[in-house]
Formats: sequence, C-alpha cells, structure tokens
Amino acid sequence: MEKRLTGYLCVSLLALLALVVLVACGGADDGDAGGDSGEPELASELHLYNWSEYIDPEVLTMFEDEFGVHVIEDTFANNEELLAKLQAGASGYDVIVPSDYMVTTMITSGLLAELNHDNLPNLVNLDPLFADPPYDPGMVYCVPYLWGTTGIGYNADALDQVPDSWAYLFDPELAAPYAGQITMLNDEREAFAAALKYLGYSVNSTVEEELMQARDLLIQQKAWIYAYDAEQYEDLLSADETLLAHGWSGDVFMVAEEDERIWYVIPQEGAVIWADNLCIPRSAPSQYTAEVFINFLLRPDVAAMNSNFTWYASPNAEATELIDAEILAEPAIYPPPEVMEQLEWLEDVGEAAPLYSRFWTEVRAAGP
Ligand code: N2P
Repeated sequence: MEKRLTGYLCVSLLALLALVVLVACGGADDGDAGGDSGEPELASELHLYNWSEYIDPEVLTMFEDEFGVHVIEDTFANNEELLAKLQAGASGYDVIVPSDYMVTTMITSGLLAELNHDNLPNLVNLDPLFADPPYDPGMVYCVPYLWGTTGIGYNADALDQVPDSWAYLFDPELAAPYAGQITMLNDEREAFAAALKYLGYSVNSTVEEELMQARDLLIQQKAWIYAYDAEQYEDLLSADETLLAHGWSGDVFMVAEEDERIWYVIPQEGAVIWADNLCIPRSAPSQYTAEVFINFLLRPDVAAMNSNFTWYASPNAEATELIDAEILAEPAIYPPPEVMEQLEWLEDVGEAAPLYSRFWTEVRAAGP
C-alpha cells in the first residue's frame, strides 16, 4: 500500500516537473513570435547590407528614433559580391537586399532564414502582383523592396540621337565615337544580359556558344570603356567624365533630377526588369530585429520615402498615393504594357552559373 502511494507521488511529481519544464521551454521557444513571455527583445544594432544609395537616410534616422535600434549600413556593388560575403561564413548582417535570381541561388544554398509573417503585418500593403514572386512563392524568405529596369543613361546634350539601342554600347560604328566615355555595370549577369540582348538571345541563355559570343562582344567593347562601375557611374555622367552608361533606372533618374542634360532610356531590343528583396541571412544576429525593420520598410509612408529618394518603383500599393507624381508618370520608371512585354527577368542559370563566372573573369582580365 505504502509502496503504491510512494510510486503514485513519484509519478505525480515527475508529471509536475515535466509540466514546469514544458511551460518554461514553450515560453522560450515562443520568443521570436512574441509568446506569453511578452514581446521579444530588439537588439541595440541592426546591420544592413545594401546596394549603394538605396535607402533614404532619413528612413534610417526615423527607425532609430522610433525603435532605439542603431542601423549600421554597408554597401555592395552587385549580387555576386553579396553572395560571396555570405558564403564566406557568418557575415554579421541582419538584412540583405539580393535581386530576384540571387534569391533563388541563396534559397538553394540554404543561406536564408524563413520569415515569421506574424512579425510582418504590413505585408498586406504590397501590391498582389508582387506578393507572390516566382523566385520565392508565398514570400517565405524575402519581401520585395524596390524594382526597376536596366538600360542606358546618357548625356542628351552631347548626343544627337536618343541611344535607344544596345548598339550604342556594342556596335563599333555607334560606340567607337564615344570611346573612353562609356561605363558598363560592374555586374556579371547585367553585363552579359546587355550583350546577349544585343545579339538577340535571352538574358538567361545557358547555350555555351551564345555565351561565348557575348563574352567576345564584351571583350571587343573594352576598347571604348571608361570603367566597369555600378556605384558611381551616374555621378561620372553628370561630371562629364562619361556620356553613356549601362545603368539602373533610378540611379540615373536620381542625377537627372539635378542635371537636366542626363536622361535614361530602355533599349528597344528589350532589357532586364528586376526586383530587389529584403531577406534575412540564416546567420543573422537578430532575426526579430530584422523583421521589425522589414515591417517598418513596408509602412506606406516609409516605402514612399524610399521610392521618392531612390527614383525606383515600389511594389507597395498603399504607398502609391504618397509617391511623387513625377516618378509615377515616368514611363521609364513605371513602363507601359508594351514596354513591359519587352523586359526579361534574370533567372538563376543553375549549372551554367560557373560558365558565366568564368567568361566574366575572362572579360575583366582581357586588355586593353
Ligand atoms: C542602387 C542600385 C540598384 C539595384 N544604387 C539594382 N538591382
């Protein structure tokens, strides 16, 4: 009898202990989701790894004032540089901004954390057209930030015609007169996309022969190139160092706002359309702080500030009415349907990726 009672007591005690442990662990597990234990804690710092001039500095100040989180921003020139940094190990970044095709690469490589949508109530502000991207269905890993096109920035005062064809960058007759005054984006996929489009191929070609032709074209073009640059090329245009620049829509419009000689055109053969995304590396120091920041960027007023500052189109539908009319009305920023049809998204080229890298290295290493 006594033995049975002791046994009963023991079992009860064990059950109680198990319950205590369960509750404690449950509470801790819920941490990031804001469970019973209250709101999870924000880190004191957030490390953002971004494209250059790609966020309104005022937005960072607002975030710091509102949340008490100090934002430290580093910039990269292209997606491959961003990928290399992450592949090298824990980068210390909380939020990164890869483009569409690079999101695919990063998901496949297991580099991204899954987002907790509970911490992203402002996702409802996104235009449904952007809320289910093919490179990340259901926005499991990333949230679209800004989108744009890749075309040609130019000095309209110095050119007789609008350079509305890739031929202005690749055809000897059209490009040679501007020798030494042309920049190309320091960007593997973008440089190949321009050459492939000029040749009449897909920007996602995986055909070795086509890629070789594109490589040779880029090598031939080097005779007229001032620099490969993806961070200051728009300033070089405005400073009269260059006249033609392979570039991203908003970057060029940003200087065009202050220098009326500068303009941007989407070549008639078609061009790249892209979307950059806010994602969290698996190695992020604070996923929760990153999500609070991403949710802040999804606020209509904040999204509009970033569009107005960068001159890039916003996927945030609720922000539209706060975006400057000049930006909304610009067909090279929000292209009409017939231009949209001419645009092609960059996609992860899978097994052909090393071929692109090898050919790109050859282009960069070639003379002059
Ligand atoms: C901003 C660069 C635009 C990003 N300076 C192109 N994906």
